Amino acid sequence: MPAARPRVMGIVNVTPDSFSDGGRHMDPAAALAHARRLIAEGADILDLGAESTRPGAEPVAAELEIARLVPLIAAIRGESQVLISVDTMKPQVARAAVAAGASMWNDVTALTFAPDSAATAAELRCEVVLMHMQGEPRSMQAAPRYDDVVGEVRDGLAARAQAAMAAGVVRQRIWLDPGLGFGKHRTRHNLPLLAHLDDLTALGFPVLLGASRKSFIDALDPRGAGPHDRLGGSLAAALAGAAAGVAAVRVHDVRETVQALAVWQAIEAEK
Ligand code: HH2
Repeated sequence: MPAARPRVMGIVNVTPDSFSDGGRHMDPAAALAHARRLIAEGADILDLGAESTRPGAEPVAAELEIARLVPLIAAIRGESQVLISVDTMKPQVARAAVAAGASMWNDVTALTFAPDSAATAAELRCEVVLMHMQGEPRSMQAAPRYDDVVGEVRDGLAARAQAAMAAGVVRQRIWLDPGLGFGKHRTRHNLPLLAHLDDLTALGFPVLLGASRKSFIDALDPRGAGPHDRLGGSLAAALAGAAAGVAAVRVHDVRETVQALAVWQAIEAEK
């Protein structure tokens, strides 16, 4: 029985200022072309985001997010069965996205952004990703602080899962994500989280890992590495996630990740 491999969630940004895309997929036709390419490369899930969560990024109005996302979701839905996730903190955007055909709400605020977030997630009956973040996107990287980062992230996510269930979200639909880079020191916090992912998977929820092109890779590269030069480190982190049993990895480079996971899985099958 070969080891299960994580599903591959391909990132489609529909924002003008996402940190690693530089706005290349902002125009709707380009975003659809990018989505098609990721599907062809083997993405199991597409994560569509219309508001950058980059440190210091400006907020986007819900209407603008909806206007960017809904036509794209409808177009993808019209030609593919791929699972569609929407990366938004706003319940009204999640609602519009699910109505257009998304089936997963990826919320980097773990349903804390709006008072009706958790109730909306329950009502939409979609899968929900609860991501850990310390602080808020604008200021989260200023001075992240933990006494025990692994324990605090695990306990914080467990509490958010409880809150979601108390609001009516079904346990089977809840995913957890340690939120690498979201109020985390590049190495002092992200690395222990990567090393102890099994502490998170032990909670019994599927875990999503987003390490792709994040800046801890730059910090570990002896030569330094800009956002477009982090494929090797992104693959290394995805494989660490696979070994720890994460359910999905959120990545920019779908083809390379699918290949790396196939090799990992084939080696595991020989054990
Ligand atoms: N990382 C980013 C955005 N959304 N969602 C989850 N669940 N986990 C993550 O690690 C995560 C996320 C990164 O921020 P952004 O500025 O949007 O860059 P990109 O979309 O290019 O990764």
